[in-house]
Amino acid sequence: MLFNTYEPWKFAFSAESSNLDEIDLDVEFDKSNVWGIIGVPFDSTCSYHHGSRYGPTIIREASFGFEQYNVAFDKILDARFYDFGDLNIVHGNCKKTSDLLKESVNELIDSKIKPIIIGGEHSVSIGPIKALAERSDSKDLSDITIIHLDAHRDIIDEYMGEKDSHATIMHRVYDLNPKQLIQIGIRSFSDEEKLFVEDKDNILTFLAKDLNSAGEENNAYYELIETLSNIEGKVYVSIDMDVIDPVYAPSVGNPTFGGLSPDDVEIIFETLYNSSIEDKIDVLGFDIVEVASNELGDSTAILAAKFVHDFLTLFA
Ligand SMILES: [Mn+2]
Repeated sequence: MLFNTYEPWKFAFSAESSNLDEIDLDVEFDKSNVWGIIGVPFDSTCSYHHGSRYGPTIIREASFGFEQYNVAFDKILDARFYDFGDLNIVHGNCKKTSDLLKESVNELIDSKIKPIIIGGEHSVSIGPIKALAERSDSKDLSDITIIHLDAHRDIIDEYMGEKDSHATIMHRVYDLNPKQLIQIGIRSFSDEEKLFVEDKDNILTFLAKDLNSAGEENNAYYELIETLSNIEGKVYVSIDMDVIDPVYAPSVGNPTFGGLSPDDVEIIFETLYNSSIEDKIDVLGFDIVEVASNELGDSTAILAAKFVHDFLTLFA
């Protein structure tokens, strides 16, 4: 393990031990979903509001404001999960950092632990996604659906001449041939990105403006729930916190107005949960990225901690 803390500050309600050598999952308990949190304090390709390197610290801090009982789902977060602290990242080097993360995620999966990644900027998502791709029979993502919540498509091939960046992450994911890429809450993208997705049958888009429109004639929200309900097989979920409107979540790398509300994300989680308890889908991994703040009590960090809490309540 490549972590920079021996005794990491852990997410609230996580297990006391986070030493992989001491965790014997076969003996300790018999569960299909055991989750492990890795923080990735990396923000070197950030183009606007810096500070997502503090995301893991500030989100963990915010997690201590919650109760174990989750009112939204009438469920208690009583499952065992682990927090392994922060990855020892390489500042200024996106490629090396994501390779190190991939290595650590592989160690978790070897121990039958599923990854929850707390960023850091969005480029960190490629680490766990590549690990999952390389472990599949096809060596790519052809049997994995990527659910991507974001204000931005992040699907340009190069940003300022760089292939590896927070702005190109979904192009790098697309290079790995996903079964389906479902982009939700989108409200900002370039001509190049518009053209790129136009002829791709396996990229589905749910624009924020359609999801937010009221009126009976607008059924984008219904279509989203139906699309998510129809997913089968392996799933990975990536949340850029800027998917949420800056009214709720202003402390992100690239704030963009016209976003989703916190309730929308909980409805998306619940829809996926309903499929998971029917064994229709298997959620393999989750990341939450782009919280850029170092202030105690930051509302974006509190909301991100809430989403991690929600995710663990439902999927652990
Ligand atoms: Mn974004």
